[in-house]
Amino acid sequence: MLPKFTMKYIFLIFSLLLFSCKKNDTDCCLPPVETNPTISIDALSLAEGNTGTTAFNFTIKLNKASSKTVSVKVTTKNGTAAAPKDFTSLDNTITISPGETTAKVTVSVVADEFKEADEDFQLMLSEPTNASIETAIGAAFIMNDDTKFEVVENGYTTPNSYAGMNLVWADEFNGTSLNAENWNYDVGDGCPNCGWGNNELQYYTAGENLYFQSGKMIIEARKENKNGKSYTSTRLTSMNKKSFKFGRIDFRAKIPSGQGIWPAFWMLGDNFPTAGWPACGEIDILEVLGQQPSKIYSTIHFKSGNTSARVEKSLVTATSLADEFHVYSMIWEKDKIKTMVDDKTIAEFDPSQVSATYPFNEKFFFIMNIAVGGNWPGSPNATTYFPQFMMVDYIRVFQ
Ligand SMILES: [Ca+2]
Ligand SMILES: [Ca+2]
Ligand SMILES: [Ca+2]
Repeated sequence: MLPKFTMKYIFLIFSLLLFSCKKNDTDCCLPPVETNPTISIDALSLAEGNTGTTAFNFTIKLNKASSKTVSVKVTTKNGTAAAPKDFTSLDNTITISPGETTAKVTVSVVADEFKEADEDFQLMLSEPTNASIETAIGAAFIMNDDTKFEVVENGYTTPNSYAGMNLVWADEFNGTSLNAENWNYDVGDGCPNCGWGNNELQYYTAGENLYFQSGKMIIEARKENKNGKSYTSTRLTSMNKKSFKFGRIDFRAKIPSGQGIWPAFWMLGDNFPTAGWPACGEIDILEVLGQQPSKIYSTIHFKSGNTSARVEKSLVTATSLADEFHVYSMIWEKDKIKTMVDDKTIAEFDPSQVSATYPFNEKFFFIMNIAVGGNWPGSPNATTYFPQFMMVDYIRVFQ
């Protein structure tokens, strides 16, 4: 047995060692404290696919393995793609077992064979257990992989004939290309002489933005850079080819919509090349600002003194005009113009509204286009999808 004082010393030294260790160096005698891993998710970009569904496989990653089970809530959030039309929504809690560092989450994307804009949605991470979130949002991009247009046969239609009138000209757009006997491409942006345009953002091409399918002519407005412009589109005129004075004109089309999208079907006087605008007169049968897709404008423009003047009228419809096909018409007589949508009056004009020479008793030619941006509609924004389409079924002139 050790002497009592020796025991006392040993106890004192041991106590001192233990105390100093606790105070200064936790590693030497306590188990290490495990910090939670962080969770992240990657963005994903895949082609839409053409039949059934396409699996969008997201990988959820931990920055390191954990000795505990990690869980996190995973939900989908609509972007320009929306559930259930474009993908099957998800609201799950997924777990990652101890020692594992990844988990797969699959979102089923609805495939089809029709051309549309690239679309996006998000996979959101929330409510983590035994982990913290480093990246909460996984962006998913559904890339268009189609060339065929979805033409839905719906909406108003008008007859091939009217009592007391003859069909004097029509373009049914049922072929596979533009009929050059009827139409010219207006190419460019109206400059260098800037004879047309309203600070618009599109460059009009000579056929690259025009398609024929299912008995329709389709003008496509795209977001793409060309010759200093950020968008491309098509503008057609029948100048020096087809012009008319009086009668009934029927234009059947499905128009596009969205902030900054400006579809139009309109006419200018045949003397435009010599008299210039606005002396030649302008009749806008249909103009829509894409951000107000249930409001149709019909307007006449003319020269008053040394300046331009206009009479602008409009009609608000119950539903978006972009939802289906409509027939935009003009009934045109001497000293009288009436525009209509689906045979309902939009506007009526006569010489009493024109504080100058009334230029509308002459021959006029057609123009149709989708403009993008410009003074009137303003620019497209994040809510505007591209490409945008105007589908034209027919133009018929009865006299
Ligand atoms: Ca597809
Ligand atoms: Ca598609
Ligand atoms: Ca047609």
